[in-house]
Amino acid sequence: MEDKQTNLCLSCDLHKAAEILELADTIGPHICVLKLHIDTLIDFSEAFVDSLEELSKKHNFLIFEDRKFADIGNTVVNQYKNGIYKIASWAHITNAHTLPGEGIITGLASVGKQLGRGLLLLAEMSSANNLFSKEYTQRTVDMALRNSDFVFGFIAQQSLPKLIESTSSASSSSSIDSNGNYFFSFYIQYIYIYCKKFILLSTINIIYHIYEILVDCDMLVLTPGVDLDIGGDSLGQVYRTPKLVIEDMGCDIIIVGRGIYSAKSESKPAEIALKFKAAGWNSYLNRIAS
Ligand code: 6AU
Repeated sequence: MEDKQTNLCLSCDLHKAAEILELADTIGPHICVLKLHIDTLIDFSEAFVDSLEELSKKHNFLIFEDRKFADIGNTVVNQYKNGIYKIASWAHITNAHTLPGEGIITGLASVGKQLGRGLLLLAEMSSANNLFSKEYTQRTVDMALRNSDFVFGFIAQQSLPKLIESTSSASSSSSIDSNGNYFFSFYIQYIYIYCKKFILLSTINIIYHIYEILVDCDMLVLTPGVDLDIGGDSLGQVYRTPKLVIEDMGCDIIIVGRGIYSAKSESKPAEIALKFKAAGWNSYLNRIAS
């Protein structure tokens, strides 16, 4: 990122190998990461992977397979290592949901660590009305910090300190009790949070986490749902601007797909990528200067 002065990740969600390689070669000089959904290719081959690896070296970007693993440890080991795609053999980065519990990280790490790979955890999503709760996000952050020898960051909508702060009041109990009595449970939860705040437990929690981050590890936040204007698509994707994401919310990398390769304007993808690159990097410089 520093070398190329870019915090732009291209989400290359095209379906033909030749189109992906052409776009990767054109936009490669302006990005730090190229993200794929390998299972959406109609003509996957090992030759495609070889060419992509060559472009990754030529333009100095990392390859991120957006696999969003979400199964038990034993299954993800095979999905990551084997099958047609053999993701671990070429993807520097992949990502996973934490829904199945920490075994998913242990399983992926057993394959990826020895290959020098890294994992991102989905702590938040960009889509409207998603089911990520504060507690889920908080527990995902905890899992990441506990596994910082393999997990190096998050897919999220805000920086790690903001994630910790915004979820510090999350209670481990659900808002709906076993009888479906939402309000009673909510009331108990409210008192619990109040008491917790009163005895400064949440503050201690935050300080402990910040200590862990400063001393132990540093996590990157890669953020999808980015376009030059605020908006969305017809299927619930929500777009925010590079300034909002990088400067205001403290994220590190903008992930941009259709904003670059299916732009409505007359401009070529490379010209639009340069606009995103400048917007993302300037927002980062503004943040660290303030
Ligand atoms: O810029 P877009 O909307 O064309 O593409 C956004 C890309 C897609 C999504 O699968 C992915 O980012 N994504 C993710 C990732 C990267 O995990 C998470 C999320 O919350 N939202 C999202 O759009 O390839």
